[in-house]
Amino acid sequence: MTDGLAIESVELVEVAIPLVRPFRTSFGEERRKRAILVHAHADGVDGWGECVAGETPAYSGEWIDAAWMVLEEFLIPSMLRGGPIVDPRDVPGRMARVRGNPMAKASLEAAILDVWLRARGQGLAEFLGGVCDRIPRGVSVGIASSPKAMIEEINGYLAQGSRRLKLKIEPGRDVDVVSRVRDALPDTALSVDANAAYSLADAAVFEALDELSLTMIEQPLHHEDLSDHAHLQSRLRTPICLDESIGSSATAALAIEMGACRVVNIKPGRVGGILEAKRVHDVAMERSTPVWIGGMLETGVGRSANLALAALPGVSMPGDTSASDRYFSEDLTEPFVLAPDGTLGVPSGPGIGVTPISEHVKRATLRRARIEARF
Ligand code: NPG
Repeated sequence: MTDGLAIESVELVEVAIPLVRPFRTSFGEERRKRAILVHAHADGVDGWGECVAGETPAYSGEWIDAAWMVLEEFLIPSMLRGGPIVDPRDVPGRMARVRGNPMAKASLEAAILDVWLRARGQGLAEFLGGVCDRIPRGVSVGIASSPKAMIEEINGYLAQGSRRLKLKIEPGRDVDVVSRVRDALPDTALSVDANAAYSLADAAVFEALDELSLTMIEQPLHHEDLSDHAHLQSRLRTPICLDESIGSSATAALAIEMGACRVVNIKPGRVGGILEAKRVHDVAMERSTPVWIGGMLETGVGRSANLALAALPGVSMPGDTSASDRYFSEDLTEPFVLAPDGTLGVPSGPGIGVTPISEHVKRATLRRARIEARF
């Protein structure tokens, strides 16, 4: 492969699979997982990536139908036009003329990285510099109809060995619910995630949450309000973790240096790819700031890449990644299952270490498109 990897075609497959239970956040409710799978093919080798853009532009400005178009019309053609890929680290540069669209870019980069690594027989975690083979599972608990319903759901996760719970909050469903969960579970590691639903005018809510011994408060304010986050952090003992605000390693460095957060959530889709996600990890580690790997209800394709990232040495807190059955009754890959100690294994096979099961993908497929290289 000294001449590089010549990508022959890239196929887009849009899939939808039902979630085992609806997932509600401050920005909406999801009942099914819709995703674009990016399937790259080169030299008899297949690679897969998953696009985490949602059904609507609610978590960020990206959404599935727009991601499909930008992949089909711009990103894939520019990738195929660039000739053989000599080093996967060149992939982001080939997409650089397209502004924004980090989730679409991340899915194509992931598919190409997967082909590249499979062709070399190397696993993603090893390529990235992962240092462990099992990851503690964390669970993100959606907003429930009542505190009682939330506690029942949580008890189920605790019985399965969960080490960390993150509770979604929104204005009007915050201090009261979280205090009741804290009273019921005085020794459990709890954090909250507001998904940017508040402003500095709500500081009293966070001062009340500050009394509940939370591990962190995630993304309390608007994603562009770094200075407001710094102001809020200066008033709280509880670390603020940023998610939506961190679009790149440069922003991660800035946010840490200005005191806007003390923890960083890393999602490859949000920062434009697995390689940039690794750089976010690196800049945080250089600044002694803990990171963890977030989740976006991924199918096994995206989940496996998240598990590889979670093996990095600076990932010092359990993330959002759970076993497949927390999300789906039938995943697109072989399911990820919890060990009795509540951990998940980091895939070790070549590339992302899992392959979509074609029958499962077929059942879930909504549309397909294939873009061929013209050599
Ligand atoms: O377990 O994968 C998971 C979900 C973790 O809470 C989670 N994700 O805000 O981080 C988030 C949230 C999310 C889900 C965001 C879906 C966007 C879409």
